Amino acid sequence: MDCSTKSICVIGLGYIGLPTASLLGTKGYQVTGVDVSKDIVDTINQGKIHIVEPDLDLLVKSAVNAGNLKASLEPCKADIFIIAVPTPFKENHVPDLSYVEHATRTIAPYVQKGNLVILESTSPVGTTDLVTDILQEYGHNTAQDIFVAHCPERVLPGRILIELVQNDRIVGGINNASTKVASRFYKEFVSGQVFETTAKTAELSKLTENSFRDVNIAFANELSLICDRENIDVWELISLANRHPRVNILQPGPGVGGHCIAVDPWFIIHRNVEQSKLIRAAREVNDAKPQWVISKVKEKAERFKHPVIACLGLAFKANVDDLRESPALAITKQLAEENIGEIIVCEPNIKAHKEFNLYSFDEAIERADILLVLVDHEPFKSLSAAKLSEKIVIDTRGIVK
Ligand code: SAJ
Repeated sequence: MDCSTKSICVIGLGYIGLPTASLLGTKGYQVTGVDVSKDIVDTINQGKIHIVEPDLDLLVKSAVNAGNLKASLEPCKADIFIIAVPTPFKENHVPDLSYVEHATRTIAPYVQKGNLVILESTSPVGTTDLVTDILQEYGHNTAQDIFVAHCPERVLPGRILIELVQNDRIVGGINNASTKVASRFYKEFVSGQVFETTAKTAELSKLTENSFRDVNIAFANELSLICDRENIDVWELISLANRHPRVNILQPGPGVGGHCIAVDPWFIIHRNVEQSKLIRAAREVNDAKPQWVISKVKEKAERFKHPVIACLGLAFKANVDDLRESPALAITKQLAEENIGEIIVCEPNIKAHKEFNLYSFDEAIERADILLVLVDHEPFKSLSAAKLSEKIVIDTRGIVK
């Protein structure tokens, strides 16, 4: 299969690849989106989507109906290749680059002289060089014939379509020519500024952004433990400290979830063990928080024979339906396994869960002896301490006023 001019081949149709492919499709590019899952390919070719993200359904439908977005199991020749596949970690937090390697090997036979290959996946330092080495293995002259660059995605789930266009971008090529060609491409559809640097700086920049957030959340989580001991309201403390013009502390919670912030700092640590003690400590503080929450629930549950514990929220953060790597889900599962009482769950953003019966917000509150707030979903913000005086409330998000 051959694509026409100004053609783009996007590898990986997940949370980054699909929004990117459909956005480019609506901007007039001829886009082929490639995924290893036949179900995903079929769904997209019907103009439908397999992930939840505001307005993405409309964008995909419009790009598919215009004939500018096609999904396929196989790549094709194109002017630009965008790799947007997962970069998780393996045992012991060792980065797993197998998806990037596989994606590169898949496109290598289709890459031609003058093409641009962009790695968008969040990647450890050196991954763009790895992509380059693989392309060279297939006989490509990466010093002259093709352009290779890293441009890390920076979009926030829940705001992807807005941030895809409005966020500033960092573009780093393996050489100056690659940087320039990639930067010119992003300027065609990004309204934010496009900054040019090297591939390695672009790689570390993305990891730095997420590590910054992780360290800041760890600081807030550590404060929450200190405040609990000192019997001080941590949210009042943080809001007061943040009145200082140069202080901006984030919010404590039940732990850090999602597949970015809890993962990316390990990519720095893995390559720089001796130099990254603070980043590692922050990861450990955030990873320890769910167990601390569980110990709090157990402590309170001791007063009851068989308490009803209502867990409010399963998602990894507010107002999304994404349960992957969610501390709220991990806490709820462990409480259920440990048989501390009857666990009832309310998660307004999903219809059903294979392990838990889902209760309405009102029923969960009514039945609960212990109310455990795990996610700050919008509807939960109506909770008022005055109306819950008969119950024990453990509020990990500071929303009960
Ligand atoms: N969290 C807190 N306290 C806070 C803020 C967040 O406990 O004050 C928790 C959330 O509840 C959640 C986790 O942290 O469990 C991560 O949520 P998030 O909203 O901070 O970030 P993500 O994972 O949805 O998206 C991040 C974003 N990175 C930054 O804000 C620096 C996004 O811009 C990236 O594109 C994304 O990671 C990514 O794909 O790397």
